[in-house]
Amino acid sequence: MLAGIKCVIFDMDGVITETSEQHYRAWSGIAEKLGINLTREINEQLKGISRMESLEIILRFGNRENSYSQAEKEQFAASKNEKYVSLIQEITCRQLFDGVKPIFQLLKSKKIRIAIGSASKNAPLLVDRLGIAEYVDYIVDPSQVEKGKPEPDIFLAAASHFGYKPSECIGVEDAKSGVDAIISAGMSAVGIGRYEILGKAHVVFPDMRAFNRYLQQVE
Ligand code: B16
Ligand code: MG
Repeated sequence: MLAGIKCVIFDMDGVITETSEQHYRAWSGIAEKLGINLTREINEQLKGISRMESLEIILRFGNRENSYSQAEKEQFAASKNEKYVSLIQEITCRQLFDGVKPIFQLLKSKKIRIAIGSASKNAPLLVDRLGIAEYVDYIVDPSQVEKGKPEPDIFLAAASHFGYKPSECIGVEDAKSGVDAIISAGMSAVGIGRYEILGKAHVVFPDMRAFNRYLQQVE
């Protein structure tokens, strides 16, 4: 799997760790103030989706899409982020998914670069909290790319940072929008989660532990 590969680009949420509960709690607080009851089903749809797009989805769900000015929406997003950042302060290396560290060590031993391609502007903070900064060569800044997932921009930004071709990179994702982004970037896609959702990926593992087991056997 790693022959000819120069970089593996990992999504953050759902691949390295899980913060969807913290996103849910932070968005629920905002939604409640606007009279919207945010369900877990809607929260599922927010995975891999940028902060402002997530807000639009929530407002549409609550039939409030035309009720607020841009300035108000930015204020809602800022309050959500303030709450989210306070919630993730409690994250430590214990929340790193099983399998991640041995995968990183294997990639390092093969001189393959490790990048984070997350929609989250908080990815640098999470990398720090999870204690993996020493392994990570590059974190894409999602505010510097034109379009979020499912467009390929985030993954292409990581490849072009190193000057690598897309065919020399693998992307690892837990969200359908993320797998679509990797495939339209022309990279090999590894899905982490359910085959029914991520079936478009070149290979799907139920979790990072299984992906690690596979890599340790074949590489
Ligand atoms: P922030 P990923 C995504 O992370 C989350 O899945 C998504 O729920 C969130 O809205 C997005 O990051 C933006 O996060 O508000 O911290 O910038 O899965 O792409 O790592
Ligand atoms: Mg994700």
